[in-house]
Amino acid sequence: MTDEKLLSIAERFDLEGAIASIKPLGEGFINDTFVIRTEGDAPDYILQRKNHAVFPDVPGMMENILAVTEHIKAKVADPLRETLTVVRARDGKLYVEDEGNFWAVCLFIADTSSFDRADSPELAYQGGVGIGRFQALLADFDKPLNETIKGFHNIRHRFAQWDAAVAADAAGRVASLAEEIGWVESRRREMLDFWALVEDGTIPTHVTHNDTKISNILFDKPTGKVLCAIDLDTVMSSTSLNDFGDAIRSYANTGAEDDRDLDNVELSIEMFRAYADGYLSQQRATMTQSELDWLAFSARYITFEQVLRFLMDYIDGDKYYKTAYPEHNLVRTRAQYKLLQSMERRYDEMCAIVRELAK
Ligand code: ADP
Ligand code: GN1
Ligand code: MG
Repeated sequence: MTDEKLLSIAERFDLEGAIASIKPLGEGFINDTFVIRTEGDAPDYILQRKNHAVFPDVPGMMENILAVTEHIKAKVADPLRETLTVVRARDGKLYVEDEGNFWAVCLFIADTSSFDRADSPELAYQGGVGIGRFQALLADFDKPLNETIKGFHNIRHRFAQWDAAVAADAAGRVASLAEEIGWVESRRREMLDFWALVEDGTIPTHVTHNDTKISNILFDKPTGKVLCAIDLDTVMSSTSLNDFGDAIRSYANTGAEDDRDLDNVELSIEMFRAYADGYLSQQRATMTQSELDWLAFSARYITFEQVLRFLMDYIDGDKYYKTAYPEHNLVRTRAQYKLLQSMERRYDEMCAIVRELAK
């Protein structure tokens, strides 16, 4: 991507101020993200090439993001900082299409911090408050949302993809993965049983974020308090439990998501408690008993799903996630599996913490 190309795309958006620079930013696995700096007092912007292979309907996705952020803006004290602000193209569209790529712009939210891991319980508590508040702000959102990725956290759908991937064996790797495939197969029944509770309505659905890892939350630099949830590409209807479980996967992992040293990877009960405390401070009053009963399990569910998704991508030949080296998806699979085992071992403690905090 040349600088001229980036500039010509940026100029198709309705920006204030002259563009001073456009530089890559961030470590997301899906989109390509750039910061547009402008001259003088004009705001800076985030420019993103949305991954069209992952998101088949980028216009539909941008409609979701606009609707949800407008809903939030009407309720918060500082609408330009407490959620994303979508910037339209000069032709009024929510995106620019260029040679099959879809680009979108939002305001850069300045004086914020983002993290790849939680280094203190205070940060984990704030993260829990952030997602709990995000869900609370959207609890009365009643417009239909486009399903940006079909069956995103639906394990029945994921198993259908999985079965097809294992049968196709596109990269010729299945024979060498008997042990890892066994990790997934041995948990098929319990994961489908959990999802059946969502399908039969025992566990309700709401507007949810669906990608709540710590790097998708901005914290206010001056105060250290949580500011807002970003990366709204996957906002859809699902169970709120998934947002909790997906967050625990990053906030309460003592290692990295792709740690090669599995000794580093454990569930931190301290971080689990802190995140759950923050989340429940916002959500407790409106949660059903079934949601409370399954809250701790959601961490196992989403971590399992992540094992499946990383391994499936490895089996497919690394088509979905950005990878930094050839075995990256396998390393991620093993690290997430280690985390899952740690959660399974400490599950009774996790449940006891939820019960205690929910009293
Ligand atoms: P991806 O979908 O690839 O994960 P994200 O939307 O999460 O991309 O953006 C990647 C990173 O860029 C974030 O983790 C965050 O650090 C930064 N970022 C994204 N949007 C903004 C914004 N509006 N203001 C400030 N920083 C942002
Ligand atoms: C992706 O976009 P990013 O990097 O925030 C992925 C999540 C995974 C995560 C694993 C749309 O999140 O579902 O949990 O990587 N997003 C999408 O780190 O697939
Ligand atoms: Mg992200």
